[in-house]
Amino acid sequence: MEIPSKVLEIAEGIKTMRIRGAGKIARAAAEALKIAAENYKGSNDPEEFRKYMSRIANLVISTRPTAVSLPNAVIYVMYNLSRASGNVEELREAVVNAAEKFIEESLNAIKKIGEIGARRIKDNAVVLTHCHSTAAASVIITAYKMGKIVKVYSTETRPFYQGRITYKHLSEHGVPVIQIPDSAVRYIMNEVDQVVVGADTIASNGAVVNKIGTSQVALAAHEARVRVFVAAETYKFSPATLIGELVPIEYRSPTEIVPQEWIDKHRNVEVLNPAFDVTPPEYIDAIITEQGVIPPQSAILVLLERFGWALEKIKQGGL
Ligand code: RUB
Repeated sequence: MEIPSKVLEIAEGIKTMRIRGAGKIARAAAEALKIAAENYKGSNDPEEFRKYMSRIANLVISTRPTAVSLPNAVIYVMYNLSRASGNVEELREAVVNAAEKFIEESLNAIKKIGEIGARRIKDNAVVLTHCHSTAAASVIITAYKMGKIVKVYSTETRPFYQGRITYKHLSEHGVPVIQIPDSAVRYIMNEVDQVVVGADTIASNGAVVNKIGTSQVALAAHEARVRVFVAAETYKFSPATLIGELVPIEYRSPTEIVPQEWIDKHRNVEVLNPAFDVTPPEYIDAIITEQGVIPPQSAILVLLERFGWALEKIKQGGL
């Protein structure tokens, strides 16, 4: 059975970063599964439908490696499919319902994180953020509307310049934003009261994987005794890290850093483009989730509560 073109479009969009940011990727993945189920045109054999959905699930998961929100979204929908029984129509409905529920809960989580996180922002705060995170922006915008934020420093976030998305997003809500180059973070840190960033993946020990440069921001904040908050939905926590799996770090094309002509001219120079880094829990003051604020060391509790059901399957070799 052919894969619907709309599903291929979403997969390509995630790969090329037209769709980017861990939460958006997760919702797009759920949407892709929903579209695939709705457009299934195979036989009435439920087994064929399940196989088809597994193919789609694998395709979607393979698009980007680091943000665990992507496999978590897919696992959520596929788990619901695995528990459903009946004919193709009933299975299709199980997929559509699960995908819609994931998307709805994800959007609600971002709103809730904004409300919970804003309470942690000081009055007259100068905030620094890195990359573009919808969850971090939700905290910042909510706090700004409560009259708590004076200004926000937003890093450019080279090489992909997600800082420009942050600038646009925050400005649209009236937040005064100042763009700074990534290299100015340590210099500017003595003016900053709080750092708020997002997360792609949170490991069971509370380490946070986020856009490359986040660990440097956290290091500079630590040195200046500035508190670091990570805004993240609970589907950014990685169940596989409970059994010692490492989080794969994506390396993207060097052409995001220098043009191909430059690479051709400088054949003896290697250009590396790691897209994410790991901030150890010691450099993070708190993680703001939709269920409340936790110290990074409590990540394991969130994981056991939210993904306890998945553990047995992971131990047996995957979901
Ligand atoms: C985006 C990034 C964001 C997190 C959280 O990286 O690192 O900080 O994904 O974002 P990329 P959100 O641009 O490479 O996808 O809070 O929107 O999920």
